[in-house]
Amino acid sequence: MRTYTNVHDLGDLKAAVREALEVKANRYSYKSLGTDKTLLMVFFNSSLRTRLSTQKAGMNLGMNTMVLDINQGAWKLETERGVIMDGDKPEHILEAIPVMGAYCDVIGVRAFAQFEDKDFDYSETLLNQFIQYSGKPVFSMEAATGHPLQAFADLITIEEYKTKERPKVVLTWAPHPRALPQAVPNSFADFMNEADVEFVITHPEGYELPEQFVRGARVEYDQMKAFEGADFIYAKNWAAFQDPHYGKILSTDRSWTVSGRQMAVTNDARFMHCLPVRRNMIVTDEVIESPRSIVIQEAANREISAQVVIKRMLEANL
Ligand code: AN0
Ligand code: CP
Repeated sequence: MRTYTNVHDLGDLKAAVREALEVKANRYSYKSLGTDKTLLMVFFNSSLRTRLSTQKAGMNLGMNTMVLDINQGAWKLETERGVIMDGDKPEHILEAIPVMGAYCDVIGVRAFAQFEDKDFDYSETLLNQFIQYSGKPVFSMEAATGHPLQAFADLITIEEYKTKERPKVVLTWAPHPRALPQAVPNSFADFMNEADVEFVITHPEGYELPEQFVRGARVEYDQMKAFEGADFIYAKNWAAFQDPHYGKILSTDRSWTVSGRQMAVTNDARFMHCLPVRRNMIVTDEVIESPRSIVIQEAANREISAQVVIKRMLEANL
């Protein structure tokens, strides 16, 4: 594997999940793969889980790991070519990326959507520059349009907790005080559309996600109707995607906050969220603390999804 930016990079998804469960049972069995190999993780945005789980995954594989927070101590980077650099950015990303590539064997990049220019975000400008100019295998640690390490961990978690062959999985929008990217719901939809599940998306009108990720999935605007008989509830906020409201908050309707009222019509559903989560905005204390909540187990699987991806990158370079 040379790049990891979406579900298709994993190839056969069932085989990837099998590999993940095998890695989970034997996570220290691959130490020799990463000997004298260096993992560099580059963050343009904050992180708790991705930072720790991906570093842990690299260490499980015997790698050395380095973390660079671009906004804390590195030079501010210009990203546009042709700019006269007389402003506050002393370095261009076109030098910075190959330099970073020179010091490592595998690179993870976190660079959220900036919500300034939809084309810049949806053409994954920053992530693609890393792929093009680093000379090294590159994986997304949440880029502008996707968070495939999260969605892979989500799928592993659903596989572990499902009690029927084809569970009903509902992705629900929930309110949030700040505009958040579509990366997490996009990737979740991308994965669920490829998995053996009955997939339903529910959100207020105006929050339609891009067609390339929704594909044929059922979209139900009535949240209660969507929740009926669900086996998994996956909550997430996102800002509007459709023009002319790209990156805008269209609703703060707290009746969409996941509470016991909605969970009551499910098939005793498991509750999932990628975290970090704002309690009593996205989900009530009761639901997230209930025994049906698997948010911690879901976060723990981030170590596994990252380890499978980095392992495959190391294997490809043997
Ligand atoms: C980010 C998002 O919604 O994309 C990261 C989630 C993993 N969340 C926040 O910024 C709160
Ligand atoms: N779920 C997730 O990616 O969390 P962080 O933003 O803390 O890395």
